[in-house]
Amino acid sequence: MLKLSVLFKVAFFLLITLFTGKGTSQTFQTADRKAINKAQLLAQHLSALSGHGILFGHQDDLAYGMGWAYEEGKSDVKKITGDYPALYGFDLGHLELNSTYNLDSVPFRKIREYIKRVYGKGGVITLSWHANNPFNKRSAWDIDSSTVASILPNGSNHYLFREWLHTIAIFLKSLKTGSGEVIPVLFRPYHECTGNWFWWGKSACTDEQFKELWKFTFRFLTQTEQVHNLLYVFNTADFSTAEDFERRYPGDAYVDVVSFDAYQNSALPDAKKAFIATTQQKLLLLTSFAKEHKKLSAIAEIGFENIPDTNWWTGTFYSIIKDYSINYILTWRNGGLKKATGKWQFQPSYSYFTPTKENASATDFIRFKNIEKIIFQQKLTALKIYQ
Ligand code: BMA
Repeated sequence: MLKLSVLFKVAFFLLITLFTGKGTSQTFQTADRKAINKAQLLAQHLSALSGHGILFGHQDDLAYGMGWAYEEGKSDVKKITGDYPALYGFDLGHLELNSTYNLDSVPFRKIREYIKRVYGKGGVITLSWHANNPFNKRSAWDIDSSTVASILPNGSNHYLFREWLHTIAIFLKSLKTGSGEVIPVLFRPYHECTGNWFWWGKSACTDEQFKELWKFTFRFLTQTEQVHNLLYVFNTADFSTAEDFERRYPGDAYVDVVSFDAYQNSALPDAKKAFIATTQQKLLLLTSFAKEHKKLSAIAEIGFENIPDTNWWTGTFYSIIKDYSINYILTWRNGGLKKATGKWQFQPSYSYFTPTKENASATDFIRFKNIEKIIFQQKLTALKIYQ
């Protein structure tokens, strides 16, 4: 058994080395023409892996999980599978307010430490940003149709928003190794942009306003702030046609990765069938778009809350993605913390997206992890994608 798995690892590594063509000149044109070498390498390696390997990711994996928070080396993914994810998501929400911890109470100081550790192991980092609403000063979900117009150039909140982006830029530039090397990041701002629930969403601003916001953000970060460690991830919620997917796409010059988010909401057989069919349809559109526009592609969030399906990982999830050349997928956070009686407290009733030991899909999650094409930390470390 052991020998066989070692053999698989070696075979996998050789296969990938062949396909990534180390030493040959792979080209992936990053949107930021001044992107640091490590960001270029990340993009090129992901691009070379297309069709051969899919990175598995988990949000807040090292920070907390079901029943624990901030315990050294702990990870719910590792607890079940014996390995860490290859991709780690964290959120920047409330950094714009100069808060020392994010909207889910994770200290930015800790996020920075985790990012250093992940990069040290050859892992990949992705950052989302549940920014507060800069117009009404309430949460990301508090929509107001005046918001985006107010932060674009000439809007009443434009200078406030520049300050917010400046704060984000300082943090992004501060992501460095001990020897001062800047760490590349897959940056996913203004996510689920075809949904109706965020202030940058479909019901809150026009497609043109959204594109302007994206382009302004890109130019501000790359030109004004000289942030050069980012690959830009465009992300939608549901869409049914190519036009629908593209309506808010700001253009090839501003994007490195195209992606969508997809969640299964019911275990009923018909709902499961529909989830498989619609997600595959979206993958078909996404991957054709990515190919045509020479972009990377991903399902930036996918999952089934509390995974009430014994074979979900291989039976539903892998069966959906296996024939599509996406580069990565990310599952959302497990559990969380909430301020109660003045203190941050763990909320055991919170939902989870990777299994606990007791969860029905735990064994299947291990089967999923062992699929050759699926990349967790150990395989990724062996690939040395930053070299
Ligand atoms: C959402 C939920 C929220 C959380 C936010 C940012 O999907 O998980 O509870 O605050 O993401 O992580």
